[in-house]
Amino acid sequence: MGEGQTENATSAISEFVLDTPQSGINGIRIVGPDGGTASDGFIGIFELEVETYSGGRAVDITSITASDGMVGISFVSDEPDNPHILERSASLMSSSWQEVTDAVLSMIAADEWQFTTDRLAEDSAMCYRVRQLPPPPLFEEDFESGAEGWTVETVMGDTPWAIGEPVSGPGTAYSGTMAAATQLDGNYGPALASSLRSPVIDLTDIARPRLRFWYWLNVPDGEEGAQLRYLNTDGVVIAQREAIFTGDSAGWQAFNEVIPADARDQAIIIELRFLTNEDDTVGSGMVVDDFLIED
Ligand SMILES: [Ca+2]
Ligand SMILES: [Ca+2]
Repeated sequence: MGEGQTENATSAISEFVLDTPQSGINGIRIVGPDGGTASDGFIGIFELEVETYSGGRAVDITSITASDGMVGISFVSDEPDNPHILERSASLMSSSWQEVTDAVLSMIAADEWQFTTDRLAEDSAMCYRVRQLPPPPLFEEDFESGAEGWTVETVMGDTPWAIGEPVSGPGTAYSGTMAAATQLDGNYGPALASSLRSPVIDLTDIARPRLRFWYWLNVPDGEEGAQLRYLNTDGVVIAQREAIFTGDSAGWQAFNEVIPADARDQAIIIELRFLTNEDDTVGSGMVVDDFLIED
C-alpha cells in the first residue's frame, strides 16, 4: 500500500488483463455488494501506474485455442515481413520468457499467421506471447559455411586472399573457425595486389546502409595495407574509403561506416584490395570476419 494508508486498511493484490486496448486510464473504481459508503457499494479509487509495453501494438493476438495437447495462437503483425517468435513463461510478470523453438508457424489467412505447439500437456498453466523481432540484416557473412559468391582476384603476387581457418596472425577467426585472410598460415608476400570481393549485394531503396566487419591487421605502417572499395556489378569502382587499413591493429577491431552516397540505392560489390611493396619487410597481413550490412 502507498500513501493514504490508514490503520484499519486492508489490502489485496490482483492481476488483470484488459480485454481490449484502453488508453487514458488514471484510476480504478472497485464496486462490490458489501463495501463502501457511496452508492452502489463503492469501495475505493486507486491511482494506477500504466506501463507502456514494448513500444506499441506491433503484434495483435486474434485467437487462442487449446485442445488435444496443442496450443494454437493466431496473430496479425504491423511488420509481417519481420521474423516472429513464440515465447512462453509461467507468469505474465516474468522477465524470463523462453522461446518455444519447436513451434510451427503457418499462414492461416491473408496477413494472419498462427503458431502451434504441442507443449500444452506439459503444463497446468502457462502464458504465451508472440514477439516481433527486428528485420534481419540486409547482408551477413561469417565465412563458416562456404562463403558463397565471394571471389578473389589477384593481379600480382603469390599470396592471394584465402578463406579458411587462420593459423597465423590472430590464430583464430573472430567468429567460429573460418575467416578471410591475406594468408591463413604465414606472412604475405612482396609485390602483391589481391582483392577479396563480396557477392553482389542489392541496396536498392535502402536509405542509409551501414557496413560492419571485424578485422585483424599486421603490416608495415603506411607502406602497405588494404583499401576498402565499393564496385558496381560491372566491377567499376564507384566509391572508396580515403583511409587505408595499415599498421598493427593490436587485436581484433570493429569497423563500421555508412556506405558512401555514391554506392547507395543500387547493387554493389564490397572489395578489400590488399597492396604490398617489393621489399622483404612484410607482416601477417589482414584477417576479416563477420561482415554485416544493416539499414
Ligand atoms: Ca567466422
Ligand atoms: Ca613490404
